[in-house]
Amino acid sequence: MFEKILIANRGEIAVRIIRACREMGIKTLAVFSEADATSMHVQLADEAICIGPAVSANSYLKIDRIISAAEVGDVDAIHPGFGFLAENAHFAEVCENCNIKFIGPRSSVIKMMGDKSVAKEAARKAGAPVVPGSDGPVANEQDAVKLAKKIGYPVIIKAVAGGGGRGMRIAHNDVSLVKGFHTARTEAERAFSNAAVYIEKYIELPRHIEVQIIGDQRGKVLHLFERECSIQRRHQKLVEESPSPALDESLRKHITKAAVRIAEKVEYTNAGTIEFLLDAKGNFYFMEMNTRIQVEHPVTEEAVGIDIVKEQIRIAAGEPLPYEQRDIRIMRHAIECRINAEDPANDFRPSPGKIEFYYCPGGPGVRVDSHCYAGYTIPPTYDSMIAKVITYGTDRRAAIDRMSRALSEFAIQGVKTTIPLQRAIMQDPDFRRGRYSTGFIDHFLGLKQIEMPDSAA
Ligand code: MV4
Repeated sequence: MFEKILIANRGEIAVRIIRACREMGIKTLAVFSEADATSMHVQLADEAICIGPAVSANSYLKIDRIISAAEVGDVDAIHPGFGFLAENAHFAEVCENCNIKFIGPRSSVIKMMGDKSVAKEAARKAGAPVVPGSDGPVANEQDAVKLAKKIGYPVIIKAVAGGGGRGMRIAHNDVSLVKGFHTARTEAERAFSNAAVYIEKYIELPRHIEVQIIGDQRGKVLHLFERECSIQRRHQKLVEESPSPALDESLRKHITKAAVRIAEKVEYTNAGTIEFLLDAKGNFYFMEMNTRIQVEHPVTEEAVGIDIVKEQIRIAAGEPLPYEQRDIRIMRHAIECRINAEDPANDFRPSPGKIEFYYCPGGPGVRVDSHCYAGYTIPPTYDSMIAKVITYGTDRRAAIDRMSRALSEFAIQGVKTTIPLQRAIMQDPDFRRGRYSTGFIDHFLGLKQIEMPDSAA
């Protein structure tokens, strides 16, 4: 097992990884920017090294500075968390070449899954259902129009290097397709230095279901069932849950099987997520694969009782998974709310600043993953997450009622938060029935905008 790990991240995920390391008897080295000197991960780690200024391009994204810190600190491994360098194949390759274990999949797998059209092809070869569309990138607008004729409108244009909803365009006819084709390419070139786009049939108001998988270095791949992440606004998830209320036993069997086969096909190691769209008729389609630990991993941890971060570390250290698929069961229902320093009454405008008062919920069935404390100043430089509140119970109803209770206890003053919105969602009849899609939030905000309660801190 590793003696010391560098955590190449900040915020609550850095704290989460440090907690796993401490329980495993592994020493931790935090890295931090000048904006994060007072951050909790710096306090909790055994050692900490400043790697540069606030702007992440010069600190958390600077590969040479992180490798230097790793050399100075003499660590065995680097955990990248999510965001920043977590899905940077070049960084994983540099770690491999420097003999520092990258806690994640091989760089070649990160690279392959980073190309969304190659990933889709891999899924198709593994026998998973994929959305009808172009096989690979589309060269020009004539080909785009020809293809759209074949598959039928509406279609969606996606950047090959995209993911997470960036650089997508929906087209309902030839004119908007030609226009969208060009803007999508221009956007993709600017955002990813890769203009390539592909096209597929647009599925209207799908549900977003993702399967958590883990693979060890001996080729064993297991799934930890699914998360439902349809409650999101502009691709920022607000509420996640596991299991999904949309799956019956048969659908669950099929979608988890498809996910495992995809991961096996690419000889996936470490923790990963296979994203699917589920349409209103119960058809599911592979979307993309995330080759990192995800923000919402705690809902799976609480539903199945497995510590995914510890598994990542054990797998990277070469240990085999010590259990079989039949040993993994959905034990409870879990829900997560991401609490952001944003003002939902003001178009979710970021609300950084000093947390003047902080009381975080607890009691039965409540977990809070956070790096925040009273007196902490949320810098404007990074994402605006304050905390993740995870509640769990014997069934979905119990988890929802517990979330309502937990959110009612959560007292944060000094910044605006998304808590009032999430409290309202927990009372929404459609949400409580489990009847929702990716269209939920737009619909919900359209109805409730005026009566948003006191988001004032
Ligand atoms: C789609 C789609 C409908 N049809 N693809 C958005 C993020 C990226 N991972 C894929 N996304 C979508 N791809 C087809 N063929 C709708 C979305 C989508 C979406 C997906 C998951 C969760 C929320 C979403 C919100 C808008 C659009």
